[in-house]
Amino acid sequence: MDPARTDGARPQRSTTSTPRWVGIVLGVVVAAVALAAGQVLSAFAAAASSPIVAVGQAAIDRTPEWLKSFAIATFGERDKLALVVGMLGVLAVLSAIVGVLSLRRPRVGVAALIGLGLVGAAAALTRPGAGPTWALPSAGAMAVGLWALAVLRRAALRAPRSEDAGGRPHAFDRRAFVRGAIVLGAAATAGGLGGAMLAERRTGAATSRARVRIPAASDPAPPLPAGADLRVPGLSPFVTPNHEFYRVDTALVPPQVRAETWTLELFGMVDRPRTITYDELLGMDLVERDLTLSCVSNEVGGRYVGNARWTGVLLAPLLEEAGLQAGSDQLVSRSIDGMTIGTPAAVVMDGRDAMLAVAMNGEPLPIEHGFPVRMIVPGLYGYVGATKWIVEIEATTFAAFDAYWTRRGWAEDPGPVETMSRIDTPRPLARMPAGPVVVAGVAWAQHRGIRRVEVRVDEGDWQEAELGAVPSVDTWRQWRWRWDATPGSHTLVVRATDGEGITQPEQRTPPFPDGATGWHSVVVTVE
Ligand SMILES: Nc1nc2c(c(=O)[nH]1)N[C@H]1C(S)=C(S)[C@@H](COP(=O)(O)O)O[C@H]1N2
Ligand SMILES: [Mo]
Repeated sequence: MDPARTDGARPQRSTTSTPRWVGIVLGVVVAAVALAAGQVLSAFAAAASSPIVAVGQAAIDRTPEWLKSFAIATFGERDKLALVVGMLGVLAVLSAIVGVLSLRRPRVGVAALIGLGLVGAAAALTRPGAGPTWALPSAGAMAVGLWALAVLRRAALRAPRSEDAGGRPHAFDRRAFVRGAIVLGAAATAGGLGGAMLAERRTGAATSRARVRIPAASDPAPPLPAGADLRVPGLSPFVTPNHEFYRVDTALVPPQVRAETWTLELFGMVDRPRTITYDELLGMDLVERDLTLSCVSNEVGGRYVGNARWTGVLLAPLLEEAGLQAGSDQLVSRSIDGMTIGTPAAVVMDGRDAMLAVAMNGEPLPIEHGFPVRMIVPGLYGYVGATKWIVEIEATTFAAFDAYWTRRGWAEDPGPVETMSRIDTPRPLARMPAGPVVVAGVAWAQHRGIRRVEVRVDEGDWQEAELGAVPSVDTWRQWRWRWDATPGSHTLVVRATDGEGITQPEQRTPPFPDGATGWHSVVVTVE
């Protein structure tokens, strides 16, 4: 009946009756083993050199703006996780197909692995800061993948030495194959996870960050004024804890920069270009300021805003000392991962506390927020003033250089941040009993300050909210208003007026290309 039923005869090869699932498992396991090997080897080059990370990062850089906006809108801060999961899904399907085909034609699998190695190596070698060793993880992934392919293919095509316990006929040595697939699959999972952790440890900045001691600021921030935090349940705290601070950047894994080897190059249209080390920076006069940072992609009511106490070196005196030339109207800062951010020089030099920050809420900058040094410019959106992992500042002109986001259609010089206000509590669609309800939230118009916040219920009159205290015009401001809620469905609307007396416009505009406008509202049900 079955040609492979050999009963004591010598193993014989059979491809005709190997079921398709064997090919699928083979393909997926081989791909997993290859990628895991790449992860492990990246520990000896850089976390960003693993084929998955390098290809994912290259994909992010080539993603058109509309797709990026869609991803941010759909997945929020999990946009990168979504990318990785999507990539792995596509890869799993492709490997399954390749696996099925390579049962009969091994060359298909070999070609796919060589392709994987070449694409991975090309992606890794073209990352900013890449060295020749960055090709190693992809090359290793390919080699280990070829080995796994040979091993599993052999098991898949070998006839059983004897029939299995049930006496059912098998066209191939199912046990040997399944055993091999499980062993390799487990090794791949362990290696992939362990490799990622090892890469993080070996090439990571965490040890460097743990060693850093930030000296006391010579110009410290006074304690927060009483009443800055109104302490309403559900209201964003005045100081956003570091782990809750929003994160927006294009890095698939946060760049790992060590303070010991970090330098900042200051050059371009300056009379005295200079290189600054981390120790030199810490030796300068440090100021400490409460500053609110917001993202231009924040929608009305969105969470891409946070307030922290930053410690750093003021940029204006540094640039003056370097002899910033009058003709330079744009400061282009570059991060280690190749991000470029263009900041209007006039804004940095106008006396505000634009700084090179080294600490956030009393800790060295968290790695995701730019360790060891980032820029912050009060009053500007992050994409034109808050370069993380900064390594260069070039004084130049807007005419001479278009920065990263500008090339993608965002405004080159969007001007100051739009005035914004947000209702934090009650939450949208909340249900509550009739009676007194505290409506509360935050409002921000960095560097102009918030003068007034008003709340309206349905089409009623605007009611002035009580404002929290603030240390300066550079932070957001909490507000609260006591509402006597009556039964029914109600719409609560908020609007703020900035320190210049200008009230937020009602008209909603989307974030692209220079920041959203419009009033935030929530609908609630009172029972
Ligand atoms: N190197 C680098 N710096 C960057 C970005 C980036 O993608 N790469 N994104 C900018 C944007 S758009 C914003 S809003 C802020 C966000 O800073 P955070 O992640 O610390 O909140 O960082 C800015 N600095
Ligand atoms: Mo942003």
